[in-house]
Amino acid sequence: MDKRMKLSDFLTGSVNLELAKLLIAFAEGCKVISHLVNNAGVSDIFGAHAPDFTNVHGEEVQKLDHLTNKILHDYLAAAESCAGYISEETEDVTYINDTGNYVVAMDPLDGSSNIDIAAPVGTIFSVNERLSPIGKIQLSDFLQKGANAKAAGYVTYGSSTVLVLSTGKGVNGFTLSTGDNDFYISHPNIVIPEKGKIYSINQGNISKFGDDVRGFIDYCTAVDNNDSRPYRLRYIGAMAADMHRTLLKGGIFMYPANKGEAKGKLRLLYECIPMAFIVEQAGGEAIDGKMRILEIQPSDFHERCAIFTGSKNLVQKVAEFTKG
Ligand code: P6P
Repeated sequence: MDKRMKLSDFLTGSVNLELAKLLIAFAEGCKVISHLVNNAGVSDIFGAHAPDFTNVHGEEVQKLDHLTNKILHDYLAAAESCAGYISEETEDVTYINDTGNYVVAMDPLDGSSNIDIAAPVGTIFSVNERLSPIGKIQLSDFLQKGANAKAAGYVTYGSSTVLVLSTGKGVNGFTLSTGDNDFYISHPNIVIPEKGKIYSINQGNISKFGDDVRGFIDYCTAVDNNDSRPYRLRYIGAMAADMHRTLLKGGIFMYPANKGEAKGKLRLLYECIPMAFIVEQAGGEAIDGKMRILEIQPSDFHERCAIFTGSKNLVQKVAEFTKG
């Protein structure tokens, strides 16, 4: 019998009952997703949801993208404390329970193109307390600065399934046991190494980057034995997996805006803010190149954001290049 603390016990002992119920329900949905991901090859869930079916961003929707959104919808609805959510897979707000005190922003299956090659994928989410009075939630309930979040986290479905969560009191990781299908604490009080030696970026885009980002990449790849450079380049192509490595091993994850563009590819509300919240709670930093991500005032559910996040020493170093 595993003597480690269960996620459900950890939550009921650390947050109010309504938030605990929401997070426990969300984690239950992620258990189902883990099972689906691990059996993708032997069940008819590879490939596109339907011929030419695209999401709000014009991206082809994988069968699993659609299915995972439905699964998390059903678990959030069962939790009763969720008033509604926004998702990468849906254009507008999904209203659930007008009496719920919390709203969720989520990417149900991030990096889903990795599914077909059995590479890691993830779920990314944040939770805000509603600002509006009980009743139909307002758009402003979702468009809150990341610093206001009441909880944020991700699940990486890799060689093991790990849920990493913060409710504003540090960061803890929980591994899904294949024995009894429950989450047990496996990474208590995660603190990101202050000095990182790994940089993570899609270097294939180097010709699209500005001189600032290229200058930092040159810094990372230059020889300096006193500083363990050149740093190692690691890039999995799934944000939750790249961020999990960054959190545990140290380093910096970057998805910059291309030269001449204002923002990057990743989404502010359900990718960058959750990861920035987690990294800051673990002692790291997260900027969009100019400012702290958790201070950005969102104006649109699906707005994009550049991100540079990870160990303090590397985020402060890249800021020397990006802030000019
Ligand atoms: P690229 C996956 O599509 C994703 O949204 C993130 O999980 C990942 O970090 C990034 O995009 C990968 O993008 O352009 O390098 O393939």
